[in-house]
Amino acid sequence: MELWFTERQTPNLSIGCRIDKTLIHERTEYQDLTIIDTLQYGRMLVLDGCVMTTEKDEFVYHEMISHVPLATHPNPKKVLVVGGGDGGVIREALRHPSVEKAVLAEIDGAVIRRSQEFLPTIAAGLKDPRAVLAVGDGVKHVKEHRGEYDVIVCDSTDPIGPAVGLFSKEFFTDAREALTPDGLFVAQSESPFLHGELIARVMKDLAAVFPVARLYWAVIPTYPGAMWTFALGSKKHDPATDFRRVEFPTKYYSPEIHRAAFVLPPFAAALVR
Ligand code: SPD
Repeated sequence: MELWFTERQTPNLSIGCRIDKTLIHERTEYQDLTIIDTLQYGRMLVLDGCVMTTEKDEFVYHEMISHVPLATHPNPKKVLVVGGGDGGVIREALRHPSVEKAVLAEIDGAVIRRSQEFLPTIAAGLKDPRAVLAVGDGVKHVKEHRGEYDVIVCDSTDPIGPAVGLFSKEFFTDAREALTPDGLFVAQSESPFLHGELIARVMKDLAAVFPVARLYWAVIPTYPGAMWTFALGSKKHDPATDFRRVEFPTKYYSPEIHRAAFVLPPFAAALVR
């Protein structure tokens, strides 16, 4: 018998993956957590029925959400990741030799534990002595840490339920206050094919809060719409033009990709005006 996982991405659109094996399916304190082996995309983490990451395409998302802000900051030492319990952003952030401390503010400790258990290649960085696990509310963490972080990465779930606050102007304002004078904030911001209104609102709010606000994109095959965006607010440096070359090997990110990621097709550019 064939078993299939289906994510209902919109009321009219689904993605389906054939399952080889179900490793865990449980209710945590916050959400439904499932980890499956799929035949096409390898091991996959699913939260509340939505694909969060897969072994085959995680590198695109984790490299792009991390290296664009970290290569823009001239000397990033302290990094905060809000959400991101699978550890993929922490793994990438810690590849920057200047980073002395990377704090993970993830509300659901079960996501961290299960990722360490079943997704060891993604969660690898969580064992690094520079990684600090702060299980708790990321919104509260940001409010309580003023002027502390060089880079804040918001690696949230989709903007429904508990993650809604992470897409608000109030959160962006708190993030700005939690940053050092030349700090950068980046948030995953969904697909222009399916979430144009959200992107337009997020970019308008970011532009009201930060002197520099930019949208960039990458292709993530397992995410709804596949063309995925990242909304970045910067206190000083323009990530589109003002960045360093990273000195370690990457699979998707490169200086050319960094530059190209800010080139938006007109239908997406229209969302940021
Ligand atoms: N629709 C999926 C959006 C998921 C964004 N966060 C993914 C977490 C990977 N570290």
